[in-house]
Amino acid sequence: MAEQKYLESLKEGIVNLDFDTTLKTTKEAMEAGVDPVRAITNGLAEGLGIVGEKFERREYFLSELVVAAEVMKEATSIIQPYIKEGGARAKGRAVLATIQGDNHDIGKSLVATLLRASGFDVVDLGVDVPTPKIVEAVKEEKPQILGLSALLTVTMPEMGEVIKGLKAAGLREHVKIIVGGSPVTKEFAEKIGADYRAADAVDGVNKCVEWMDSKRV
Ligand code: B1M
Repeated sequence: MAEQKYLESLKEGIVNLDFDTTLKTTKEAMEAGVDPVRAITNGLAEGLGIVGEKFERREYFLSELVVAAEVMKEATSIIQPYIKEGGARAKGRAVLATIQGDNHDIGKSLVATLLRASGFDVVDLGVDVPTPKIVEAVKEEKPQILGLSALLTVTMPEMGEVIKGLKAAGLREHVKIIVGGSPVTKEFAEKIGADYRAADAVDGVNKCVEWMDSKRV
């Protein structure tokens, strides 16, 4: 089967909330050499996007959203071992968190996986992380990069509170801040004083690698 067919099938599996087909296709796709990151972002995640649209149109309800996320997580765990480590040398340390009030973790976990595959030491604080805990982690872990994720328009502003907290603690200048999540725009990132808004996980990881490489020259 051609790669595009696998990607379509993964997307459909998620939209149809079909555990068996999605997991079977995921295994087959990996064995057939489909790019693991594309399988997640152009296959499974696109399906999840469609599930989100159906939820908005009230064709799907919260229970379906939960099931789709579970199928996605299972399939992602099959794919993860296929994401090869690219960088031999340690690139740096990153602290990641989904912002307070927000429980969405699939995008952030993907960023964590790709950063680790690129040679980063990642401290993943999880979801719904209180702002003081994020500030404390930056103080303790001394990362070069702080990555924040928000999927809800109501939780996005808390990213600005984290930046204010870092400034108040005298830590802002010591860390690059990257923000992501579907509602987070470039304009919003600039407004709150973040260094970069990642369009997707690959874009975000590329920026982190670029920052670390520019420190070495
Ligand atoms: Co939620 N949810 N959800 N949900 N959910 C959205 C976000 C929503 C857009 C659906 C919709 O209505 N269309 C909507 C938000 C509307 C808004 O605020 N504008 C919504 C809602 C309303 C809710 C609840 C309020 C529903 C309710 O209870 N009534 C509730 C809130 C719970 C809470 O957080 N407090 C809720 C709950 C849930 C579930 C628990 C059921 C589940 C999450 C499970 C989990 O994560 N463990 C869920 C899901 C699955 C979704 C959708 C369908 C899919 C999200 C996802 O994982 N996508 C979502 C619809 C959508 O986003 N279109 C939706 C795949 C993932 C790979 O993409 O996370 O965007 P994403 O990450 C991308 C980029 O954004 C980027 O890289 C990734 C791709 O490469 N990225 C970063 C993300 N973070 C990054 C950080 C970076 C760099 C890049 O650097 C640090």
